[in-house]
Amino acid sequence: MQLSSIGRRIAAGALAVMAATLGLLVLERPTPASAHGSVTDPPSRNYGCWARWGSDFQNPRMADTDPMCAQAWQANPNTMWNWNGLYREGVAGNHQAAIPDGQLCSGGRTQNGFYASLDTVGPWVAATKPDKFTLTLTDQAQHGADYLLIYITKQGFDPATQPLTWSNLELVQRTGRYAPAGQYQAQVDAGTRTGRHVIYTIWQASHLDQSYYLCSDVIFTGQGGGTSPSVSPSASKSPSKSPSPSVPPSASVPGAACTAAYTKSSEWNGGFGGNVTVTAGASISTWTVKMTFANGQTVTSFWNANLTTSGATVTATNAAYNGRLSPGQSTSFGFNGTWSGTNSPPALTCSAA
Ligand SMILES: [Cu+2]
Repeated sequence: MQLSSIGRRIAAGALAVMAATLGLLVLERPTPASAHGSVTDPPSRNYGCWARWGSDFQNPRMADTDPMCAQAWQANPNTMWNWNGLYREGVAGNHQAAIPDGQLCSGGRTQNGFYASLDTVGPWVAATKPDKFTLTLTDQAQHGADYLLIYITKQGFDPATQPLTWSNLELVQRTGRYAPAGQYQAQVDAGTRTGRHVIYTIWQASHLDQSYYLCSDVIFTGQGGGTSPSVSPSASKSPSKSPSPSVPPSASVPGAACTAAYTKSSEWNGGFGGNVTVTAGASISTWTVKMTFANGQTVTSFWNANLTTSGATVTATNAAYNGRLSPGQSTSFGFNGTWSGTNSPPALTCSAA
């Protein structure tokens, strides 16, 4: 045991020297997206930037709609092409000792800072999740897992304005082993968290002492979630979730084709994030939500819908993949925007076909 782990460290050390000599880019570049893995749902930062922009990474629109990905592509496109290679070796489980505060999303600037842009503080595009959700890690190399450690930021921490540190994180789950396979899933309970958070997953691979450090940005809707889409338009939320800044559905007419509910997921000086949950009252194939802002707010980026602005009214239509809903089923879209002075919730209407 002892010997083999020492041997392993020597081998890892020799590899590191080799990599430093040859340049890691040269070693990694021939095999983009072919080995190793990452958390793919909710997407890790660089996997998300690769998935959204990999086929269109020179699009100037990225700077407006997805500014954190834009800075990452600008810093080094290989951070995205090698979305599956964010690991360290020889950590021996001492993750907190190996990774300084503020560098968690780059694995402690592993591999000469290859992933450093992922530590940048700002409004990363975030996936909307209920408080009980499934985390999926894709393992293209079928390394297996000794364990996954799944941390989530504490309520009140704002990843759009604060660097991520260990003291901002709470360990919510340590899984058992996973036999080598293409995907590993964990059922995660985020408790009463709402709004913007970071999920920090450590994947301890089984083939050698290789650990992956993966930041996924999420916006928790504060809904029960689970495996079935069980949210009904008239369901009232449990009173124990009072800190949620959500407002009740604006158009809760029974039998309406859809209803829309707005949540301010985060707010910082001059900026904010919003999330809108759309719930179908009947079987629908497309939906349109009109949001009218009273205080001059503007939308600067959005996801999971198409948004157009006309004066104070922002019109959101479903994305190609989330228009079709059965009665009672929900989906959501998100946006970041600007505000000054007052930032009251928009008036919403929902229509569907
Ligand atoms: Cu690997």
